[in-house]
Amino acid sequence: MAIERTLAIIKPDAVGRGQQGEILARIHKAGFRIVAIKSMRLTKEEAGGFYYVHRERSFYGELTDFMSSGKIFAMVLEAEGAIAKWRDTMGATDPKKAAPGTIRHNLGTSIGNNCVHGSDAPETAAFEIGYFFSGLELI
Ligand code: 3AN
Repeated sequence: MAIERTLAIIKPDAVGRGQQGEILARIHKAGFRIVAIKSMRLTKEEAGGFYYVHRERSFYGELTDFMSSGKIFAMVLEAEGAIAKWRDTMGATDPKKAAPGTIRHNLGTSIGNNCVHGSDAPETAAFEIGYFFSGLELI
């Protein structure tokens, strides 16, 4: 399998509970290399640009309010098959449906407040990594 990069976000719900350390420990345990990491607070417009593909969905307003409600940690993770591997580590979107042992199963509280984000395909990963990081930050 090829070495890939994916964009991961620790969302405001998890950061608000101080769970970033626990999530970073899981990332290390799963065998990812953290290529770059930064913490920031997005504006609603910046969150809207990131989730542009969901702009017609009923939950877009709720999602962009939530993602701009507090500090996040954005990072680029590298591993063999990193995109699928990180989605496996996160678990399903809805914590109630996420497999036992996954981050969303253990730490998520609802489909909206699900602790973490991960790119879902190579094209999405390329867009999302570029949204948060410049080439110089990814050497
Ligand atoms: P994933 O993050 O697992 O790829 P997507 O891309 O379907 O899931 O949805 C993007 C984000 O939108 C999810 N992480 C979740 O926070 C939010 N979301 C998805 N469905 C709902 C919903 N029905 N109600 C509220 N928020 C939702």
